[in-house]
Amino acid sequence: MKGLVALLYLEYAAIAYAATDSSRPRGVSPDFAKFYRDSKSFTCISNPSIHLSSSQVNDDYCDCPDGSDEPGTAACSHLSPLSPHTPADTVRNTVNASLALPGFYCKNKGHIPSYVPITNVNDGICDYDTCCDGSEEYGHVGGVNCEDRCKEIGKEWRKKDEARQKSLGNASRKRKELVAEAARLRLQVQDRLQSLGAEIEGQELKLKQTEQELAEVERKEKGRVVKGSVSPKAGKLGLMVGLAKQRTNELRESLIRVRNERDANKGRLQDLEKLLTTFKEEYNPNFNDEGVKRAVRAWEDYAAKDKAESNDALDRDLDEISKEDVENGLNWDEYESEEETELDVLYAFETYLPPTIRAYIDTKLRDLRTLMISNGILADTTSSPAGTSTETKAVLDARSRAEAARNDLTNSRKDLASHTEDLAKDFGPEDIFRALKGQCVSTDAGEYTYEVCFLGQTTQKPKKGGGHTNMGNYNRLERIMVDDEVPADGKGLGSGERIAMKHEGGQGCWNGPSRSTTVVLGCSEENEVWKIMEEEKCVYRMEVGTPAVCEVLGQTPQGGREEL
Ligand code: MAN
Repeated sequence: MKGLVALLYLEYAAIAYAATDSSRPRGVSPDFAKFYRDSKSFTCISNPSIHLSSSQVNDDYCDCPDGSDEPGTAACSHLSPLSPHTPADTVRNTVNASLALPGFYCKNKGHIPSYVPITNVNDGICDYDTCCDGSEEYGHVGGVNCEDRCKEIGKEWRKKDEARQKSLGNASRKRKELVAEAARLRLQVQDRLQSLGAEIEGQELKLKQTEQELAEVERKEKGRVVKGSVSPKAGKLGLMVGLAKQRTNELRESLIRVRNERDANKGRLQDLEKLLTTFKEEYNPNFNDEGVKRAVRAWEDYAAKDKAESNDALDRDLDEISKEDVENGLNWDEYESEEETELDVLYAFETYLPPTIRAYIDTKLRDLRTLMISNGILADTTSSPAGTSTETKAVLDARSRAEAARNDLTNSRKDLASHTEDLAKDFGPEDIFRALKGQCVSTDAGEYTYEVCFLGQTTQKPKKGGGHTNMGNYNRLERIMVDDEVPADGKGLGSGERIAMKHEGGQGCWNGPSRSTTVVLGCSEENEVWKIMEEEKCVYRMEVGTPAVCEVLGQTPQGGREEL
């Protein structure tokens, strides 16, 4: 806090930097010089009815209720808000007793002029942070001698200030880039929203159209009398033709097989006859074996019988029959693929009608059939038991087209909703955090590595390995007050209002709430995690530097700054 007061004094004094007036009483700044010009008398600044002689200025006795007669001594320091309250305060309330001067003015030649609180004048302590020329200790109380150090302090300050300005420039440039990127991303969302609007219109039309097509195909299929497995397009005639073709093929195949078996058996018979002929010729009739003689006689009887003549004509017929049907002038395909309904067959008279009237009648007949089915008058031959799908390819195709159109529309509507929601979300001043989305920064602390992904998750990863713990998902932005000392490296939040990102709903804490993290943002040239704390069990606080908040809420990079 002392640092902050010093800074305020420094900044106040800087306004008066240019003016110098050696004729001014001690401790008076150029801004207040006009009140002390009269060489004979002095009028209390905030109490103009009180006139004093000029010798009463800086005579180490407090005459004015506002302390203006003692700009260069500590005589009026009891008026300072920094001093403890006394019974005299009640009296003071009747007059204007607020200090008229900001403090003791140090010229600080070679550096920046500044005010020191009057309570510090001649207190025996050198206040080099505000009064580098040591002029506030002119009384050398207790032998203290505050030498003028403005030259070296000023030099060092200017060096650091240069670095600070450079850092400020960099941070400001980076911030501008982020703002531009955020604007580009926002535009991208807006463009997408626009194109989604047009896409959705088209998809709605397409869905309507595909649903109509599906209804039409279903209606047609319902009106169909015979639903064959031979060909989805075939009518009853087609089905019969298909079955006949199948049967003829089976018969032809059996005939060929039986002929082949017959021919094989014929060969075996010839071999056997040859064997017996040889046996009859070569057996020994002198050998009195009754069994052999009986066999030879039987063979002679068999051989004397009429031999079955070979029937070449029959074989020729069989050859013809075994040929493919198409070679016999029978082209099944012509009949098989013909799309016909029973009604077509029954009402063949349609053939004589012009095509438009024929189509009209056909539609009416299908409608009538559908109506009769839905009223239970006619059996629905197209419906199948639950769980089995006997839908025709035409229906299946139409259905999948309608389903694809419905899915496309649903997805586009979801996209539209999420993009609309995105545009309404709070992404901070000038939409800037939009540009940081998805970027992650991390730091090691204790046994963990802590990471924050902007507008995403905060996580805790054990350095030894193993799964990470979700410390909260980004939920919203908030503004919070901070009052921190800024460390020498400038990596700190300082004092005042700051933007914080609230992360909630992380992994559940054992016997406790789900983990949550508050990510407080401070200005810095780079995105970086400065500090991580577990404020309560499973309630974390991260301090993170980013150029995104520079120049927001008066923040500048703190690095390189040294307060006087
Ligand atoms: C883990 C870590 C800690 C946390 C405890 C709670 O060890 O997530 O940060 O405090 O769990 O049990």
